[in-house]
Amino acid sequence: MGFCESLLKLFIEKIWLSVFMGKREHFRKIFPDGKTVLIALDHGLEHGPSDFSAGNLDPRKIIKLLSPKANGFILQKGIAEIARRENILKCPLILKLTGRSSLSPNQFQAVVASVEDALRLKADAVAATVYVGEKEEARMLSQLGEIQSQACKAGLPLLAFMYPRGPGIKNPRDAGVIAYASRIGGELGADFVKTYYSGNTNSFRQVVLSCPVPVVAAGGKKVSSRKALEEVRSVMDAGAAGVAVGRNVWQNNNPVGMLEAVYSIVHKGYSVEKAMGFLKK
Ligand code: FBP
Repeated sequence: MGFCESLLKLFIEKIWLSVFMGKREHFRKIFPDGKTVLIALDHGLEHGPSDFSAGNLDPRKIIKLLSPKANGFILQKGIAEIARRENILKCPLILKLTGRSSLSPNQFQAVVASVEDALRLKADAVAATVYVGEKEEARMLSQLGEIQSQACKAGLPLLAFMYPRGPGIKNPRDAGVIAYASRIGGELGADFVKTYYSGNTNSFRQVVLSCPVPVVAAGGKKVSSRKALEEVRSVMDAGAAGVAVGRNVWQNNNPVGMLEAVYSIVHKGYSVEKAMGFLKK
């Protein structure tokens, strides 16, 4: 091998190493002890203002209140821009690169931001949704594949929201289809996967075991604090790497207490009973 060739090889190896190291460092920020509590706040696009109350309609309020105690915030780029400009985000940013409004009958997540946006906004990861079983599944899978390649080049981890739904899915809460959807995320190179809770610990264990990368459970519509915490306990008992919750934390009338309760189950192994103590403060 000539001098120039060796130099080129060394250069490529160094770049590859730095990208790989970068990804590992970002990942460690989101999973400080191998577990994570993420707050999802992309609902303004997905559902519109109706998900919020007068007290939290301004996303700044939720970000200021909860980001110092979370392992990551999942935001669309407009809200991420505001958070960076006003320096209010105090935890890792996971930038959502796809989205849809629920005004459209078309269940399709369009690419709405880029990996370059994520780098500019100093994100620690990017995220994209695929509706497995939908008519447009192929297009969303192809987008995920492209985002994965770009994220890998940039040294950013990818979180894939793998949601079974659409005409191909009889029961979106069936553990078999959730396991299949999550597995697809792993097959396509996602670094971690967010998916639905299947309703009990044993079936969710199958989801976790079927996926080659860490799985975090999505929250869902607001339920009682106890029920939400029981779900968190169950997904952790099933071997999940954590949760990515939105409404069940920031729609709670004690959002900080609820986040602390979730955090105590995920990171400290608390029982539901003990975690409920944070809501009584
Ligand atoms: P929640 O914990 O509030 O359910 O948030 C999870 C999430 O995936 C959000 O990131 C997203 O905005 C919303 O649910 C989408 O919900 P749906 O796909 O049911 O419209």
